[in-house]
Amino acid sequence: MARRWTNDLTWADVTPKSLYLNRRQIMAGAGALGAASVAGPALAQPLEPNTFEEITTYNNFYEFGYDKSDPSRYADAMQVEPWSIKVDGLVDNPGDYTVAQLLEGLTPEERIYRHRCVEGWSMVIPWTGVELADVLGKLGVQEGAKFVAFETTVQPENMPGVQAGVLDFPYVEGLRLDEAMHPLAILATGLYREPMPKQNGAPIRLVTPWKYGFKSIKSLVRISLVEEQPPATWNQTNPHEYGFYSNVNPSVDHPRWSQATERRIGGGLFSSRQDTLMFNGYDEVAPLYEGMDLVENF
Ligand SMILES: Nc1nc2c(c(=O)[nH]1)N[C@H]1C(S)=C(S)[C@@H](COP(=O)(O)O)O[C@H]1N2
Ligand SMILES: [Mo]
Repeated sequence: MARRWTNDLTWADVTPKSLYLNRRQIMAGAGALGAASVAGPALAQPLEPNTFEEITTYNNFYEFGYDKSDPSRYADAMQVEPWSIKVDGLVDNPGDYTVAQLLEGLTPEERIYRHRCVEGWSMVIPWTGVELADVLGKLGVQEGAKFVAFETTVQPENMPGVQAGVLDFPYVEGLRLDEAMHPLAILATGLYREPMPKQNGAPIRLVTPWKYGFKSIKSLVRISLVEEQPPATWNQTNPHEYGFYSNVNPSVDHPRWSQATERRIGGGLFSSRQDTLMFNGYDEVAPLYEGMDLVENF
């Protein structure tokens, strides 16, 4: 599999005017990392920038409640130190890992990704992270593993949404192994070149930009290599509305709303909705689904 990946978004797509100075400081300190961003093919619609403020105050993190403002209001109470990630199942190197141990030997890089929530809104977010494939490579995936299962921390005393039981926790998700190995799939540890804010899934979360946002599970405490398709929280909550694959697909509507267009957060008062792109514009994942009925496997 080709491991090189070219960013199709640059800082021009992300950085708002209000953060321009901040951006210049970032770029000055970033050296080759910043210079390495290469503009790719133009997207169907011009991209509106997303501010750090937008990215960190308009969130879905149901452990803290279902309002978009709940995570930024309550996530501060989440304990992220010490942090331990259990690795188990069909791996050569199972165990309990700190984030540093999990990432040892890997160099986090910047990935500026579109983010499309199943609810019909979107953002552009500059993540910092490592390819999930590189982490799995270190862990040593054994013969027979076909899926990767992920689990979020549960801290009832620190999480009002857990106390209220708004979903069946822990929040769990899963990927087919070949999806997990795709170079677009990352474990992110930061955004805007800062450590991951708690409301965005500190200290480490999955990001799969070609899938609806709910697949990008936050605040990971467990990664398991398994043989059978693992449970996924939204799929289990409402299998009629949320499939296991949940690839962004403008031609497969949610039973209660169209997925053909999306509202870019921060697009401004007069911004119109823009077309949603197949695989959220990440066509390079198409080979993963060759021969699959993407209506049936939504
Ligand atoms: N553990 C956990 N992970 C989660 C969620 C959640 O409620 N709990 N929400 C998902 C949804 S629906 C979206 S759109 C994204 C939002 O990520 P962001 O707040 O960093 O933009 O996180 C996903 N990961
Ligand atoms: Mo979402």
